Amino acid sequence: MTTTAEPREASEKVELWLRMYRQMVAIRQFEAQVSELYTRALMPGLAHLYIGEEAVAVGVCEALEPTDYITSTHRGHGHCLAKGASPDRMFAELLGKEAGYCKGKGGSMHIADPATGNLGANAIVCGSAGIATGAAFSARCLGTKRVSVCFFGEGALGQGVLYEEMNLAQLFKLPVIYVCENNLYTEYTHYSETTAGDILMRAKAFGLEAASVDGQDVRAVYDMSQRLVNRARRGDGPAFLLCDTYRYHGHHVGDINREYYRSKQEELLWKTERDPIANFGKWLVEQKIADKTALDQVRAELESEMKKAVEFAVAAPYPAVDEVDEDVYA
Ligand SMILES: Cc1ncc(C[n+]2csc(CCOP(=O)(O)OP(=O)(O)O)c2C)c(N)n1
Repeated sequence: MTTTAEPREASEKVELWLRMYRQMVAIRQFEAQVSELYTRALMPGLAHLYIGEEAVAVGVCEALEPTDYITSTHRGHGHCLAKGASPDRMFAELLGKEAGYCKGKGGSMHIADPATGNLGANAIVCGSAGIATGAAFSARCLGTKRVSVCFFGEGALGQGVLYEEMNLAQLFKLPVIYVCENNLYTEYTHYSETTAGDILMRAKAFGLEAASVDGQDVRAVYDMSQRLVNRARRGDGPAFLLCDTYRYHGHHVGDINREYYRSKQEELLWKTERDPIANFGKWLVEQKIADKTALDQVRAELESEMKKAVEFAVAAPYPAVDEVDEDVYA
């Protein structure tokens, strides 16, 4: 039997898929500009590009409400954008300008945007596990029904604080999801050389709901995240989501000669066969949800949007010299 709900549901799904495609392209185009800013020596310091991992941030953040929380990492631009940050203020932050999210004093690795629930990127590996768990604890005490997501790389699995937090989260049945982005390398070391045993078993040992997903498949990430977020919001407790993914570029923008720790063939394989944007685009075309011209148009629009955001940031003023010690804590 056909109900009126079905067509609406179908069109909502289509809207969701197109939004997720657009958001992944936005992140990739943003990061392409970051790389350009570094190469042109316009950006102080380094940045850790998220290119290749877009489906994780987008799939997870699409399953969240605007009022839900996230915490992020040194590789955090994708998380910030997926949660709703504006590219012009992010570029301004990267360039040390007053219009940036931290008035230019935080830079690439410390972007926080409480208005979109982003409690901050964090340069300390696993440094945000306590913040994300604390946010879930506050949501629980205040009865807000907010869920908290803690993004981290597999390098964080070597940090004891993660296990302290998972233990507390399970004891208190907190609404927090620990999202492990396993991009295979912790700086220049393959994770198999540093990580013993089964990753999911570590979370299961504390009683967390634990699942793994193909981190290059945005629909799979979204579906699994939605399930875990819904159960956390219902009060059924924390979860651990392991996403298998890959970073296309170096550990940071300056890491250009990578052959001593991973092969060109490996990089090529992920880029050509496992690319989250190309594969999702192909699927959208096959399903007749979009045609190639429309997808090319999305890419062109976002490229131009990001270039404008860079222009804004380049032209924006620096903070006043007499404010140099304001808003900093160390
Ligand atoms: C506590 C701590 N130890 C070491 C570092 C240096 N460091 C910065 S990034 C990084 C690797 C992180 O790898 P992973 O967590 O897998 O994230 P990815 O870079 O792969 O996204 C390390 C060791 C740090 N920032 N903090």
